[in-house]
Amino acid sequence: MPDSPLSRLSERLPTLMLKASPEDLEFYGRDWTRRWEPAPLAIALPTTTQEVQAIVRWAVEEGICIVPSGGRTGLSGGAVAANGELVVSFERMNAVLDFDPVDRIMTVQPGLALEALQRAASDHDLIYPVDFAARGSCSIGGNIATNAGGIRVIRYGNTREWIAGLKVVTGTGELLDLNRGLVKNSSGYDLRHLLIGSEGTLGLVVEASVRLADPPPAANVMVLAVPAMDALMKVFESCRKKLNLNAFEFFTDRALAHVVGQGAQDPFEQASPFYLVAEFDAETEVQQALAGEVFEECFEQGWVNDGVISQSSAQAASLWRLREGITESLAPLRPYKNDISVRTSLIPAFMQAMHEIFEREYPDCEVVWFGHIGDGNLHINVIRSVGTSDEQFVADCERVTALLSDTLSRFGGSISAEHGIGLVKKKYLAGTRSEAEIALMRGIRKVLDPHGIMNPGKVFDTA
Ligand code: 2HG
Ligand code: ZN
Repeated sequence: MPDSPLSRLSERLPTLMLKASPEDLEFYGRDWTRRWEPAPLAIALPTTTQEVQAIVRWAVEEGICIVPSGGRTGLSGGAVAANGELVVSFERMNAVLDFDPVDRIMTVQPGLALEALQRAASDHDLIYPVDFAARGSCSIGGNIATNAGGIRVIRYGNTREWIAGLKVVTGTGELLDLNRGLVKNSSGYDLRHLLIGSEGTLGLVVEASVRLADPPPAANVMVLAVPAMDALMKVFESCRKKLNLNAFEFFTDRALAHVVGQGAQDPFEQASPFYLVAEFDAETEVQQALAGEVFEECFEQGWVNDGVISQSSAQAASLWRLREGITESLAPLRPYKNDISVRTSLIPAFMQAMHEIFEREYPDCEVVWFGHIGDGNLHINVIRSVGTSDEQFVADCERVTALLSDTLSRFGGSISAEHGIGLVKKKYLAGTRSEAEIALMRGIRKVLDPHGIMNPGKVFDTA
């Protein structure tokens, strides 16, 4: 091999697996956004922390940038490598390293799939409670990079709440061992939390210690058909008063049409504009009866038209499919995605404001709303009208997203609730974070990544 940065990397780490076939560059260079042409230099697949450190030191010497890579299920372009970067895939660092039953902490490598972590927890009769539809393909490292949320945040919080310790390689190749599984630690700045949600811009997670929890009581799932937007949060309030909720989600008739088009079962005879999914504790007969009471109250008030409560775990799964199958059912249409949040109490006014903007600005596009409404987190997927080019479609959506961003600023919301900023939402960061905050973030990035090699161009530009 002629003398080149890659040959020097191989010389330094003879056992490091490197891939550089056109198929590999294509496969590892993109995430689910499918918007950028992948063009990485190569893919490194380390198996040890020492290898990761050596890769970073090599990258500093060679002036080559690094894009960390987990399951690449991200929706914001955070794992895109389109500029000759070295992709560092954690695919081969996917082991469970340790479990301590007293601490109830499992130590894992970053490439472990979320579902594999959930399974490993259940081997000890415990759960890792963060959960969402991409569980089979996304990795815990990626979840940490975006502080992933998902469907049970209302009960268990985001990824952040479950990370008891992190080992991280910084942009100089230094290894940090952060918090070490401590429950209490009041010894200065908690750098662990700085790393969580940093989208690979401050360091590479090489090990995570995650807290596990007791399994929840048996649960039921109720899907409610809702006739009007302003009833959604009234139903939420009513559910919250009586039920112990694991999840409170919503979708529209348009979303339902797409999942049903993919084979899901529509449980209702009559169509409604909105649907809510509530998962709640139903261990006892008393708890189960409470769901009926909630339904009756909401029905009498005219907030719901119809409802169905799961009678078996198979039915619960098929009801969940109505909500969890939405992203996959829309994927072939390559929608433009928004993932926003406001305080939950502001949802009705915010939805109304956005609805008016979308009606006006997207006259020819289908706009599909769904998401974690109980957390104040809405997903808005916009589908192009037939014949619109990629460029035109993105330009139109970006113009409307600027209006969305202004509205979010007025409501004190966020342009990214759980998917991250990556490349897709970079333009709008200043609508959610103040100039002073962004200046501080820039300074922090410079300290942890002084050579500017860690996932450059993501979240915000450094130059
Ligand atoms: C979900 O909640 C995911 O299903 C994906 O966060 C959302 O596809 C989306 O916009
Ligand atoms: Zn989501």
